[in-house]
Amino acid sequence: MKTLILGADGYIGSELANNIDGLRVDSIYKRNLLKKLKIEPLYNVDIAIDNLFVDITNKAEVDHLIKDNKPDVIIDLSEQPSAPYSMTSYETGIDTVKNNLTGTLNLIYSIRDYSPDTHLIKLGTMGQFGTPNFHIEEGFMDIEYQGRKDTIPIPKSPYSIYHLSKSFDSDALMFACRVWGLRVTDLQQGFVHSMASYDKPSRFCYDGIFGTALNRFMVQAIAGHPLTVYGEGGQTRGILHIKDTIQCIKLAMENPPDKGEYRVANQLTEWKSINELAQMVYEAGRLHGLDVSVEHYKNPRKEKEKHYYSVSHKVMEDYGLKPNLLDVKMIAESIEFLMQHKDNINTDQILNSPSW
Ligand code: USQ
Repeated sequence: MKTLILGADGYIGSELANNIDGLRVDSIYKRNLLKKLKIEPLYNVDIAIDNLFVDITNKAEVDHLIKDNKPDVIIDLSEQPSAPYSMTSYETGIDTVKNNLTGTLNLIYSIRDYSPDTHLIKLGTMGQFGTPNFHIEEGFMDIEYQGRKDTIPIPKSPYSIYHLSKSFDSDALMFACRVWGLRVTDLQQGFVHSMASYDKPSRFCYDGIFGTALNRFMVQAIAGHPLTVYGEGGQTRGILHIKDTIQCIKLAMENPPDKGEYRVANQLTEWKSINELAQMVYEAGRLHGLDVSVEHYKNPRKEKEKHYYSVSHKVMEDYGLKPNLLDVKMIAESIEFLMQHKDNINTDQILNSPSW
């Protein structure tokens, strides 16, 4: 199966490249962004791409890539992934929109024109749905309104420009299937945590802009910094181990949709509140003798801190996903690995999130 991994230099992309046979493509956008913002990941990782520096926002480069390779599968991870970055300023919001929307549009136009049978697997986000007061199905829901019935896409209520950009991505992909007959799997992912291997782990961010909650908490526990629960901590999110992200992408590759089909999988294995995650890291840290404390900080984000949360995630289970569910022992193992890099921790970049 000829496969392209777009965004192969990232947290998920480089783990994926270790696990599947695919051409590794990237523009080093994220690496350069971290440098520009003077944000240091916990440790350095080498650039590992197959001489394929392709800027996803450059139509000519994308056309070349698709024409030359005519891939069976494209796995697209080439997006600006941070909500806080997108909310820093007008410029960072536009940068996010430009990178994510132009990238997606370039890709679907190129696939339509040069490789219409390609299966596009796109990493989307659960965050585009916000936190509605109803159960979130996978992609679509049945409604009855004023005596008529229909099936509609799950309504979206994003809380950041980043999540807004991903919600446009999903609409664009659905459009490309409906109107141009492309085949797409849209993986609506929760937030990803941990590392897939200890000998060749991918980039690990713990700063307030690119680090995600659980990964940040593990580093904070090691640094002796209070765990930074934003607001009440009742915010609940779908989560999954990065090993399960890799499993899900492999399963999506093995189960291509028909031409014209837009398939959605909610890519998460469980959900937890931020308070629950902090409590688990507290317990895991204690197992290593770390002096962990939990503090509630003024929430820099606009979001609900107490809400209903319930999500279907059956598609991947039906394909055979074997989830690596979070427990204190798993966190303690990750902390043990991360402790080797304790000297690299810069506590100045822990509370650097913009507020919105
Ligand atoms: N949070 C804290 N303390 C922190 C960091 C975060 O309480 O120190 C809270 C946030 O307020 C938020 C939740 O944790 O309620 C999740 O924040 P996050 O930074 O871990 O994740 P998020 O901004 O939602 O974005 C991440 C990835 C993004 C992906 C998304 C999936 O950066 O690329 O799309 O997770 S989802 O969460 O389903 O939107």
